[in-house]
Amino acid sequence: MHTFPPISLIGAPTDIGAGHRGAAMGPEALRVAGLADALRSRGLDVIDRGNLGGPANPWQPPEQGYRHLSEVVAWNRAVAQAVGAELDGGRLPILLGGDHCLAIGSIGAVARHCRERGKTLRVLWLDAHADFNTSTITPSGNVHGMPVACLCGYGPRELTELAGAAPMLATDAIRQIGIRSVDPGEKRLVREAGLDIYDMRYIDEIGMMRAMAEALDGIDANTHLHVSFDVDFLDPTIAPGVGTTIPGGPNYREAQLCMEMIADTGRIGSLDIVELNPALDVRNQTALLAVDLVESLFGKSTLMRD
Ligand code: HAR
Ligand code: MN
Ligand code: MN
Ligand code: MN
Repeated sequence: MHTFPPISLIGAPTDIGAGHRGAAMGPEALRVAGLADALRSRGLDVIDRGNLGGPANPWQPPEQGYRHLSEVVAWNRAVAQAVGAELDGGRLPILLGGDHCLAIGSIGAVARHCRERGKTLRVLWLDAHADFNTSTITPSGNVHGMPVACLCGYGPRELTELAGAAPMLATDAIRQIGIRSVDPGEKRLVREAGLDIYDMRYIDEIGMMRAMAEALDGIDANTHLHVSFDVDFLDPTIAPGVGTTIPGGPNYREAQLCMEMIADTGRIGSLDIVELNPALDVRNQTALLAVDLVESLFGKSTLMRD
């Protein structure tokens, strides 16, 4: 059994970067689904820090390729500050989104922490989308389609330098899993940047087990593993409560195996749970599934395996 640091839940109730309203209700839906007690039943020490505050969603069209850029910056500053404080205190932050634009602040703070402590950062980006758009290639202006690009130095300075000099994150520190929706301009940019993408075709061909073994290769005792779990990673038949469903995602068993293999590394140091949209869910089933998977991410398994 691996031991994990004490956990802090941080709610960021906003849909400021999304194309649908409703992800702002994500933190409460995860609480109602029993996230804290599920982790406590794994023997973990869990504190719920409550919710961060930030600007309301003005629901405006894009300006110069971005929707709500100043509000996105404000929310991400709050997230980076809160996540950084938990890491400094030796705790494991779990960001309850909120839409995926918040990963800029969350991972920005994690990357800074790793630089300061001489840790090697590995980011696992579980998502249907590559989230590698910029203001000139985005089809929507929604910043939740841009966080990986911003972290890698492609984007407006307010975001690319949110938690240190750009790029806050090296592309070779990221592995993207479950990808099946990449926009035309985004496709060119991920290629140019050399992102390591385990798309659904690759997972179909070699299976989740081998794909995850490759994505986790090279992790050692000095690695800080950050998991950015966009709930739309999951197949929409099991996870309808997200704003941008894309068919053909991992099924229940594949998702469990993915989480279990991450747990086996024992190196998880921070987590985002994002894009959950209770307004589109049915009886909170997507939040309940996310909690079930997060239990596996923290070592729950049917049998004792060590
Ligand atoms: N690629 C599309 C865009 O940029 C949709 C992005 C949707 N993003 C998320 N997060 N749901 O992964 O608008
Ligand atoms: Mn995403
Ligand atoms: Mn997504
Ligand atoms: Mn489980």
